Amino acid sequence: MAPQEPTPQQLSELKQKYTLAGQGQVFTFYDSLSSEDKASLYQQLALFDPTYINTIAAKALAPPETKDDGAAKPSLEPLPDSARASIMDSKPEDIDRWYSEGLDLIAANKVGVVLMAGGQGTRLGSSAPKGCFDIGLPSAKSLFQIQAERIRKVEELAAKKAGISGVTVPWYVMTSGPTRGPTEQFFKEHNYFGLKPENVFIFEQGVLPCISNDGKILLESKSKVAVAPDGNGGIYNALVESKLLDDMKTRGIEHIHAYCVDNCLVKVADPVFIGFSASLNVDIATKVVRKRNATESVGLIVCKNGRPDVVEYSEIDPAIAAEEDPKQPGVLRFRAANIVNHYYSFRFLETIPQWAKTLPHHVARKKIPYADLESGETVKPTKPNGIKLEQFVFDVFPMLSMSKFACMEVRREDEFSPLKNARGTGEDDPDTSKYDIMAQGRRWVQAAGATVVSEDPKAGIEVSPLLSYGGEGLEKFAGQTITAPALINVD
Ligand code: UD2
Repeated sequence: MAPQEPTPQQLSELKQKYTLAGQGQVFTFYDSLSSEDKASLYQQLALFDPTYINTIAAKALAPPETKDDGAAKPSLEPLPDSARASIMDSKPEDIDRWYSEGLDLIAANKVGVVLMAGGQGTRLGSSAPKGCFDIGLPSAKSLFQIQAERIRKVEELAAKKAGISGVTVPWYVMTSGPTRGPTEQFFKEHNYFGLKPENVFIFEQGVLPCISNDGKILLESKSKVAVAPDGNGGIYNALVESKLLDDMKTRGIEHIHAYCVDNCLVKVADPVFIGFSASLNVDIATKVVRKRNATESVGLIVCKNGRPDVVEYSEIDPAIAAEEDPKQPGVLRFRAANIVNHYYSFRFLETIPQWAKTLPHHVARKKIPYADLESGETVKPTKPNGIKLEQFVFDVFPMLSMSKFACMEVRREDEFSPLKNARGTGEDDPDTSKYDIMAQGRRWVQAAGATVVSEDPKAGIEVSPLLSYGGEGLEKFAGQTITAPALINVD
């Protein structure tokens, strides 16, 4: 429904609120606007509380030492071994037990999946949402399709083990303003990749105004506030606002897997991870991989003041990032790399309304197109002229004691290959994503007893997720010779 122009009373109340908060400049052009533009600017401004915006901007811009309310420099330690399991050195019978327990929970329809897909993929240089991206596989499948088919396969594996049908893993896909429309369109065009539409929810995270370097809310044009998605930490508020937390409760969901859209190797609703986390009865668990090098752009899972926490790559002291493990020279002391791959108990997510507003905001200094307050013309700055405020999904970790938190180290080659950069970058780009998926498929069929021949030793094999979730079910290839590159689809 088109927004309605405010009454004089409503307008003066809102103007007063913004003026008292020192943000009256957002009304600079109001009187010169058309009725339609007055209505849309009023509706947008009524969404925000300028005093709250001032508070979170001041906190985000405050120098680090005052951020911890004057507490002494926080003690940073790697996670204690007690809070960490590693797939690499876990006993096979433990991994099998977690896998079995995870499938049982999925079969009982107690597992849901949350996908964070609101990022704008600026570094990738694609205008479409990252999940739509075609990394160049023989099948030309997008990241969304690969992830959807992994959900279908894990539902099938769970149903088969339990000897039942109708196993459902609901998929809650968080988008942002710029990615919502194209994402919905893409899912519809692809018939939800074979999933039932009633089990796939596409919802939108919140936005926050962009702020100038001197703390003023920026207008993008005469009739529009410059806004940006509120960070992947916006997931919590968005699950409540969208009523999808209620949907989880109605369905009896008890275990949630939340993950990052751009990781082409992600094991969606990984039974091992679900079973591991559920058996430890933790509220949050996170998967990590070994950090590639001191400067890799990943957050670090740490123990800070005795609590689990993550230090983001954009905020870590380079000296700490480069510190070596005193017991293992040459090995980084802080090497548990965050890969945006988290488990939550539903009982923990139910407490979101008590704390979602208290999560801190982080500053991203950006070049933000803004309306010059004299001319009203939109200016495209050549250097950062303001900040975007975003919440980080992992900022909830310190709310937990170590006993309610767990960390599982997994193999990078099997579980983490993020699509961050444009083709040709050589790292974390479409070609490395394609290579990693096809190299994994090659390892799987070789492990099943096939012989792989290829002119190019780097040639791989794409195995459809509908045929194998994690390398299982490929016995029929034993003794066969397969020429790579190849695509093995379900018959
Ligand atoms: C993220 C992690 C970083 C490391 C790295 C690994 C956070 C805050 N940082 O950094 O620690 O794990 O990934 O690849 O998690 N997203 C939204 N809404 C937003 C912003 C982001 O849904 O407003 C999603 C985005 O679609 C993606 C995920 O969050 O699925 C991570 O976002 P990113 O790729 O921008 O994060 P990055 O690489 O800076």
